[in-house]
Amino acid sequence: MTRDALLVVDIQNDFCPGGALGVPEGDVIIPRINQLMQSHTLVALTQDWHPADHHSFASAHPGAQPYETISMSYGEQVLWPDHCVQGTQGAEFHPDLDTRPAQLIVRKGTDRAIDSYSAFRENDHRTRTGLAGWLREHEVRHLLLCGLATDFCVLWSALDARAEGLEVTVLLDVCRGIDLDGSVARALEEMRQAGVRLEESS
Ligand code: VGL
Ligand code: ZN
Repeated sequence: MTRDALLVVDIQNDFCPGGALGVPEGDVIIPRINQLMQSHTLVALTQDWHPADHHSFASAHPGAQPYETISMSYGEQVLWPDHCVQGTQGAEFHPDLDTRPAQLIVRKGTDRAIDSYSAFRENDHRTRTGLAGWLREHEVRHLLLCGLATDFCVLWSALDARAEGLEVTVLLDVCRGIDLDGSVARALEEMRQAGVRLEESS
């Protein structure tokens, strides 16, 4: 039997409208996500969780502007507005998200020098969060993904889940994207190429 788990990515105040890195309609998906959590026995949440001087913040690079891309030791990095700083209101889960059904919360992006879009590995593609081991111990074969943002944390998590040998389904109606210069369309194509199933949650 294939065992499913649901991974809910970064439903935090800063990624919702009005937040520091607000994703358009980021909050409209929350009621449906709450329903989905009720129908899965294994649920994990991710929480973007940066120190205040994180290197993915434009503010850490004198003269740089948010949404510019720079080169870091591990590759290209988009510079973001300060967001999801540990312990701040912006880093909290959105108040409408019912976090009670979740067994695991994976915090990521805690190393000031490395960003971490994926729930599995930091952006150096090496440092692991422990999520793959947790899924293996629960004998999960199929991971369902929803949340924010389609073109960054959902994308990278889905690709890494495939690399871990999991079957992966991204539930598109319960995701929303940032969309920098067509990055949502590129993300969908990359996921398709990697064998990620793109479906609706109904
Ligand atoms: C995310 C940009 C920076 C995301 C996190 O959750 O997609 N995007 N940090
Ligand atoms: Zn971040």
